[in-house]
Amino acid sequence: MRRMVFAVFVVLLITPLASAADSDGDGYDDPSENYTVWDGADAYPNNPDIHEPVFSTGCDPPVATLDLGEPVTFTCTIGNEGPVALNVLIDVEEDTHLWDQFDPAHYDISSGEILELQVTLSGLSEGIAMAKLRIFARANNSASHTVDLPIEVTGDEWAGMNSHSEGSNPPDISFINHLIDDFSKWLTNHTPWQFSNMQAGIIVLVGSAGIIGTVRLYRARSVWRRNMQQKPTDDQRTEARFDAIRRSGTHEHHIEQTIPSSPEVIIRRKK
Ligand SMILES: [Ca+2]
Ligand SMILES: [Ca+2]
Repeated sequence: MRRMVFAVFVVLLITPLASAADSDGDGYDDPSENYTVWDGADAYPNNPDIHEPVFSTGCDPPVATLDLGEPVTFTCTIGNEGPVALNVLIDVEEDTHLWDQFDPAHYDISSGEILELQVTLSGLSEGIAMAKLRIFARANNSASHTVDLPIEVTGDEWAGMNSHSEGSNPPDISFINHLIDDFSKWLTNHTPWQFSNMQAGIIVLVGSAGIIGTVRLYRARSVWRRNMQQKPTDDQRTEARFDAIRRSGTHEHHIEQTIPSSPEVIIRRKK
């Protein structure tokens, strides 16, 4: 009998150490250095009603219209509404009509902190597009939170495309003349014929045009292939959401109101 009591006493002594990790008793262990929210820990260790991380988000502008090749930069805010610091992976889910220039990366967001990110996308082909800013707060899990980035891409070529390349200060191309000069000398020395600068220049031009043409053809093909993969039903769904978001116009950084209020920490003593 005495042994039994002793055994129970020992078990009770050890039990709090083994299970102390779950403070609110919701089945999700408290985060620690070795077991973070990213690994699956409780994002609200003192609230039994919630364990998933919650974010408040917003992107500006709420909607964008782009010409082909035109870029837009969204300023997005991501707030950590929980009491625990989080490490999150943030990326952008592309759309067939867009070119995504955002590099996925991990970010640390402490409790109450608001992270600000710049997300740049360019119009690739005509259509209604919906890119998504995705926040992954758990390893090997789907996104904890997504922000829609609705973009309409027109069929027009972006005027800024030409004004960019023909800027007020044309690039210095005198080095090309030197190159052609050297090239014509090299041709004359290494072939049985006499080459003038003009002839050498034509050879260089024809060669470069061939390379540029190949690149253009490849890019056009890859755009075409991507367009072919998209389903018309997806397009209709995206258009409906795009319209809904444009009409509502409430796409500012919005604070999450649905977090259940945290009760006092329950301290259980086993006697
Ligand atoms: Ca818990
Ligand atoms: Ca909890």
